[in-house]
Amino acid sequence: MHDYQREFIEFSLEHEVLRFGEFTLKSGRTSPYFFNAGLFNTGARLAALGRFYAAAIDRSDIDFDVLLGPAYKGIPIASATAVQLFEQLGRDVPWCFNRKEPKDHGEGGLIVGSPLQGRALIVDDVITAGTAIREVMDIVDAEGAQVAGVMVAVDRQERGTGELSAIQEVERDFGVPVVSIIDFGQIVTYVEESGRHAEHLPAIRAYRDEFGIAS
Ligand code: OMP
Repeated sequence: MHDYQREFIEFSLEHEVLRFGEFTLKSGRTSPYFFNAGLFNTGARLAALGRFYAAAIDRSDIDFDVLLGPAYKGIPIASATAVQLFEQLGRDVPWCFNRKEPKDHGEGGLIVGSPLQGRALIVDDVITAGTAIREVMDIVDAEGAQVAGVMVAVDRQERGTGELSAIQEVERDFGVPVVSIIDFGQIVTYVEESGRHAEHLPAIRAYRDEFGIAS
């Protein structure tokens, strides 16, 4: 695990973006942890979040023309990331987001911001079963753009329909890289090594055995 990944876990724990307990997921699974990107809810937290994404994008070497933040949680992530790509790395990249409901007056259309053209890097919060991200793939396709890759904060490393993780299935089905700042395995390692929240380890390990991919 790199230093920035440990820092991201600690930063997320500090602001209770990452919490341990009992949570019901969109997929219906009961999870011993939850990552709530909506809690990066002050200027300083959002700036830090943008820096983590910008750093991870820089490391990933994914070549792209435009950042796309899917509604709703991807929108502040994409805007904060675009700001930090410029502030930290001097890269002024176009960014856009989609509306949930298309507008038929005013500027119209589904996409707000820069045109969704060329190779889009999708930035979103979390991939569990991959349902949300597949919907975004369809939006990019419908706009006539291509997906360059996907960047999320957390790869939960849960099985999709078979033995692969949902992220591995997305990579296979769409032929694009899906990268994350941290993954579930690193969260487990962090808890094991730091001893913090260690009371949740039995539930975390049981969850990994039931829904995780074989490592
Ligand atoms: P999938 O569509 O199953 O990949 O779930 C992704 C979505 O689940 C995210 O965009 C969130 O809305 C939500 N989610 C979290 O935000 N954090 C988690 O730790 C887990 C989930 C989830 O419900 O799986």
